[in-house]
Amino acid sequence: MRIPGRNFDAGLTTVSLGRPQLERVLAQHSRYRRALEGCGLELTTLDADLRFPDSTFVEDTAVLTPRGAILTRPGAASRMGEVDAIGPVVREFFPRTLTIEAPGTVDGGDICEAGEHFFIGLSQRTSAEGARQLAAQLAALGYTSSEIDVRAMTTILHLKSGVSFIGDNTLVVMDGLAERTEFRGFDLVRVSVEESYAANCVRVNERVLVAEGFPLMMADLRARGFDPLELEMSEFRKMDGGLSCLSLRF
Ligand code: CIR
Repeated sequence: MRIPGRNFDAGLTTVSLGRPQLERVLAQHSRYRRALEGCGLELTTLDADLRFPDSTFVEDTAVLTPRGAILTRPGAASRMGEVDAIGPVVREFFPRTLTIEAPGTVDGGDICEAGEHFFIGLSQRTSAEGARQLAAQLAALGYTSSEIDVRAMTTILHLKSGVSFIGDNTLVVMDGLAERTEFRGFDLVRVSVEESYAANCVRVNERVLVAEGFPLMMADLRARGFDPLELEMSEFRKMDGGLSCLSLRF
């Protein structure tokens, strides 16, 4: 993870939910860190990097798999340098680290791991060339992948804004994406349009981290035997950030 900088509110956003309040940003980030530790994870927490206001959204900079890591090449010009900053840290843990090369672009938020298969979102951030390079690299690591084009979906920034894999053959999917044939064969937790922000959630060991304030989706998860843990995400949401994007998990 990376601590948000005091210029966090200078990052990119497409939503009009107001300006994030720095104190609340830091408090929410701190609770997220404690939640991961409570789930049994050991954290590496990097200092704020004021050169990149969006750099707390570390998920976009790398794709981590049990067989190797791939450093991305983010699609937003203001974020490309984030990869150089995080690369050495990723390499400490992953001796086998591949990279996405120009002109391809990939944001980690578009990459949804589902066991041995990866869904690769084509978005405003992840280009066809980036997706092609990533698919080849995943194949070299022994994984299959398929593309999901979300470029026409104006309500989501990344594929994972609308779909999450939470283990047990289950995908959490927002209405509007759930009908995609690529998701056949999975059990689907469908998230209504009103609760679509909640579709971005994260399985960590026995828990599923979910954004606070989405009771229908919480109830559905519980009914299926999952153990959701709610986290307040309001300040990150103001900058288009979802729950998954605050950490790189492996
Ligand atoms: C951006 O626009 O790049 C950041 N403000 C938000 C990135 C969120 N990343 C993610 O959901 N994976």
